Amino acid sequence: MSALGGFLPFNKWSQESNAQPPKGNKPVVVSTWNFGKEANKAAWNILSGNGSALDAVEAGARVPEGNPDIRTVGYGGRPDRDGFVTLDACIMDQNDQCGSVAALQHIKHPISVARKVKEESPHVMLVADGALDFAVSQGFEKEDLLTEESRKDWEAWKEDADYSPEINIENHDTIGMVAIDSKGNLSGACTTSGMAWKMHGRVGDSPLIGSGLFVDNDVGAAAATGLGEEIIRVNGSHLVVENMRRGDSPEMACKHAVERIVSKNDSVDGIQVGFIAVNKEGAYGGYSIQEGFSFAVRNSKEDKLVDAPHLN
Ligand code: SD4
Repeated sequence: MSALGGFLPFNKWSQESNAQPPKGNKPVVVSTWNFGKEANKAAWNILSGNGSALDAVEAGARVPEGNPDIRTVGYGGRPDRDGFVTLDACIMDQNDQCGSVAALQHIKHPISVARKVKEESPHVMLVADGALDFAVSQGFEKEDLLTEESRKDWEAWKEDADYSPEINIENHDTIGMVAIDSKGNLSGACTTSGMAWKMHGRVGDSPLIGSGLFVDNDVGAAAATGLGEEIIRVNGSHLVVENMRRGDSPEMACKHAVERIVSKNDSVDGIQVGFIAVNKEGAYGGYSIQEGFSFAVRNSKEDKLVDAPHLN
């Protein structure tokens, strides 16, 4: 039985969402965790010059991907249990066009490969060796992404080889980023090295359109972070966007998606999931299961980190 006693009725959602209609401010970029602030800076450089939300989220996502000190995304990300750094990423634009890569090795910027999949292939998603072959054919450099720090962590992990995903890792994890530009167009990006010590071949929510990220240019955009298996089960980011379509503010849309996950579990002890969302007016919000999730916001008035409201 759900901790919440079942789903909230639709009219309850509407009442809650209509209580205080959110005011928006365009353009805006919102991204997950504390490293989102630095990433937002790169995105804002583009948005503030009337650039596109699509270019902004790609530029933003590349910031933590390229930073070896960030151990949860891109270069320097912690490996799987067999010592392979395998990366997941996706991107989606205002025309419902999307591209995605999963279990990609040796490429520092999977978000840019995902964009190439969107723009230079007839497909939406490429995985593993096929994604790598495609990346190389597009001119991406093949590199060793396992840093000395990550290799040492892996050696230490192997001593007990216990897989118990940590929550709120160093207050950064997957970067999900959603933005609306000065023309009112929405886009989003999501990129991660996934859960540390995952099984080789495991793919999380982050490269799955609808789970880690979803954009509908009529409504809004949402992205997710946390335990991917839980996010996939409810198609989390799509759920957030559909909640907004039915009248929820961005924050309430995220809260209701979090409640859906909680309702599917007897216990959410040790399970963290956080969502962020922005709507067509440029209003934004976020919500998580547990305390400790934060998101970064940048618009013409604000450049800040927000401690997300949470259920537990
Ligand atoms: C995953 N959602 O691979 C990602 C990783 C993450 O907290 O955000 N972990 O499941």
